[in-house]
Amino acid sequence: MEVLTTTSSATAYMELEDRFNAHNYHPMPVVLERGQGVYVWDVDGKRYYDFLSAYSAVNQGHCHPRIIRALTTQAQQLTLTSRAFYNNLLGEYAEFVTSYFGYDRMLPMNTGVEGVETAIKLARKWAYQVKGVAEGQAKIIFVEGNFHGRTLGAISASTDPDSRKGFGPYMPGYIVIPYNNLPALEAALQDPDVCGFIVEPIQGEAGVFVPDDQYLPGAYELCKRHRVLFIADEVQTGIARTGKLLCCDHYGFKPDVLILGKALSGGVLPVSAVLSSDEVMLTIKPGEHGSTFGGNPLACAVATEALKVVQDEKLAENAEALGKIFRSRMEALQHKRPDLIAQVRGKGLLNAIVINDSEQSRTAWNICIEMAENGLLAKPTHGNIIRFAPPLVMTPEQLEECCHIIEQVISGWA
Ligand code: IF1
Repeated sequence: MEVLTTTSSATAYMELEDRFNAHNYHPMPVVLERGQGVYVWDVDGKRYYDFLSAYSAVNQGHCHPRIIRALTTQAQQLTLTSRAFYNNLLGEYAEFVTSYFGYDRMLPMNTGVEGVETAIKLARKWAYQVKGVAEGQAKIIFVEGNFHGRTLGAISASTDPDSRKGFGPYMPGYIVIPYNNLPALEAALQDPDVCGFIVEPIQGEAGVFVPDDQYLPGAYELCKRHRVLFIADEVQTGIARTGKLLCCDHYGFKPDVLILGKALSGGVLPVSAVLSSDEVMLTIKPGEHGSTFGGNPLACAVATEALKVVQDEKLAENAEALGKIFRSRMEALQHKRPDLIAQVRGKGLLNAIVINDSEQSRTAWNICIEMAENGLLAKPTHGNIIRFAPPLVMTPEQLEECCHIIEQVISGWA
């Protein structure tokens, strides 16, 4: 089974996208038109549990009433001034965000990858102005299997041929080492021109790889010792997804530079931010970095409300509790079908199961199609990994129903 049973209207929407869009995606054959909380509806009125959450952007649930109210209220007041002028919300928002996450300063951008680019530029400036690296010599350490977005700066660090191949030449000044490997990091840190180490605390795109418990705090210590900035890309893992506000909070340290995106706006607008100290942030002077939309009043209003919702609805605590239930159910299922499920892994509500199959058999894809038919949307990645990341506003009763759908499909699999 390769496609969902779809009506002619759904087929028409899919054909239209295919006809006029670049073919840079291979979506599941579902056409969505509405979302509320943990649910989305397709153009035929069929309801699904959303287990992708737009890659963890809608942690607060689809169309959260408080966030949409903030959006529509501010949209009638002022949407964009550019940074050529002050606006009445950016200062308040910056004060709120910096105290919320515990940093001196914030630099607002829009997409996650712009946050990553900003962090790279900050690390380089800091290298020259503070650490004393010779102009043009700064190096940044990345890890294998990373995903930091689609710009040339980000794909230059990628080890995934799909992301990288055919887009060269690539950015110089990068060192790529194995993930979850402290000796490799220690060796790379011997180079005095290294100014930054950038890492996703849990590798998302790579298939939800959770490192060993000592890896992240160990890497942070090594960076401190070698005077290198520890830069956490928490675009996907941040904002309650893994059961704490930040994934790094599980390990008891605070990154020198923090990159946030996606759920910063609850999936309403592209809103990203880089947070850091005075020492790092003030290396960038007026005119040296920015964006037309970064820090716009609409984004400020939406992101402030989106972060308040995370706190008020205790989404980190909910993700932690539901994640434990989800993984124990999936581990029990693995026990039942060890032929089909090779591994269950994750933290909070960022989880994945690894299906025993080959790229050709498309078992993970077919399982996702059958789960969709049963009212649950998840997407396979790298052929045989299924990622499960529902909105964090899910109730235990809803999770129970979702586990039941997954169990039915997997345990009944031929
Ligand atoms: C796509 C996966 C997720 C990210 C981290 C920065 C960015 C991302 C850790 C860039 C973006 C995305 C983008 C999306 C698919 C996706 C993804 F499938 F690749 F694996 F989330 F899991 N840092 N992640 O995960 O943020 O500029 O997109 O706002 O289609 O590229 P962005």
